[in-house]
Amino acid sequence: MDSPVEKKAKMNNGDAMATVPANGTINGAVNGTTKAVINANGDGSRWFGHQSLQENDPEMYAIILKEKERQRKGLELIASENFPSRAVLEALGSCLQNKYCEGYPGNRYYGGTQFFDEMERLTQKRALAAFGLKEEEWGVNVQPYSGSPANFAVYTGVIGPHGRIMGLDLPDGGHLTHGFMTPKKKISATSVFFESMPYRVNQETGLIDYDALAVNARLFRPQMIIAGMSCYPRNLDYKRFKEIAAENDAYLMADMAHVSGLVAAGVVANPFEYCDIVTSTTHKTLRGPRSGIIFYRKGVRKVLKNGTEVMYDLEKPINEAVFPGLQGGPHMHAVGGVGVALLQASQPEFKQYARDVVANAQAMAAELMKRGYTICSGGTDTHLLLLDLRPLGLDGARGEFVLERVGIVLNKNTCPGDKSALKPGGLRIGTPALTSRNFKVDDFMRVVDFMDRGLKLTAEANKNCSGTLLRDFKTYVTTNSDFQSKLAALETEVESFAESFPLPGHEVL
Ligand code: DSN
Repeated sequence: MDSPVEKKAKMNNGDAMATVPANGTINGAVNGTTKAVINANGDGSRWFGHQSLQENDPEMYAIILKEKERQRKGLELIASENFPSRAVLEALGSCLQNKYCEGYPGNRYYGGTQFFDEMERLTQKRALAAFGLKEEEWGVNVQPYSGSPANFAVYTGVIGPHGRIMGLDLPDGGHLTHGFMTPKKKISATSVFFESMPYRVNQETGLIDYDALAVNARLFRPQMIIAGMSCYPRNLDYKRFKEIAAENDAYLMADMAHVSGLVAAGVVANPFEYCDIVTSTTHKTLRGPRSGIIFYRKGVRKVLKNGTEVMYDLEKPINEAVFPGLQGGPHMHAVGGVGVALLQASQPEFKQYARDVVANAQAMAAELMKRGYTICSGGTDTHLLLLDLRPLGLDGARGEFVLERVGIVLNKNTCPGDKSALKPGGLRIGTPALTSRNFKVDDFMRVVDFMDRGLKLTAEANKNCSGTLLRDFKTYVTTNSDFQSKLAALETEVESFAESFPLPGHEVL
């Protein structure tokens, strides 16, 4: 072994120092600062180019490994998360990452983009194919960085500043970008830069109140209605949405982010039948990288009474709003990864995956109800269910806190009728991620059993803690040694069960 010849090299960030040995190994991180031992051949510009992450940055590598272990040993039930395939991750980590490509295929602001044009066109073609769309009727923009920028680009391009939008209220299952605001504050930029008015679910049934939407739309006269959700377990009635939009001469936009994989597989209602614009993220049920996509209609929008055809004019405004309006260089490694995911989503195996996602969610809902739990709207048509903890005298924050401690990861969520989003009454539970780990209905029954035991512990802690505040509850959970032993025992069972299922896509890191 070479004797270490050490030298100090100034790192790119201007202040972290790296210590350099002749053999090129990294000796590790010290006190949280980057102190990497690197090759001292005098070539400071290239030393880092060929080392693995483990060699080059053991501190970051160690954190990533810990996260991988958390994902492997845990039961991931966050409805918006998933595990993409290895092929998707390879595209994400490829040379596609290296290039600026501002503009669109055939019309870029940078040289050297010929293969990016080919790749982006392929992703666009696959996007239309995955959803059974004809090129003459639909166009697609695959450049949005994610779902929120995609939605903002649509509003910016199609209705412009202060345009009027109606979306499902956030506490009733809508998304922030559909215009959320409180009586005191405009929370989402959608409500700051556009005028938003919510529609809601019936507080008894948990189902969207389309009649109230129709009445309010007649008063508010929206220019766009958004059919989309972040936590609504039922199929959306796109036909009814379209009727209400048409009555007000409004565009109908679907935000199918949560269900796009299920739409591609044909297992939930199809927004393309009725909507003018459809946006989505690509990393939820679609199992792609974190990115966004916008579909827009082309051709005849409507025919006036005098027979005049009014054409859609969405392509140019939407494309220009994405770039140069809101974004700079597209993340082409993500665009490539989306193309890979879209090809996968067109395969029969993916359709089976999507059917399993829904069957698993329905089986979970049925089993939880059999065990006496309340499921909002009485079940699900999709990948998610909303467990109402209020009848047990509990809330989502307490449930989430205890379940996380035993390796069951989900999120607290408002239930219909909740007065405050700060103390939501329920838990949102989704099956896409564990279905990607090949969990079948029987495995989800084990998951329900673990959850049931975790929630019984939640009730126990709630009963025994010293006060009524969440803070009192958390103190009990994190300090009572008897209780901690019970949590640890359940966590061990959860981990050994979860570990028996491989984590797709992560064979390497
Ligand atoms: N944050 C996502 C969700 O969890 O539903 C939506 O963007």
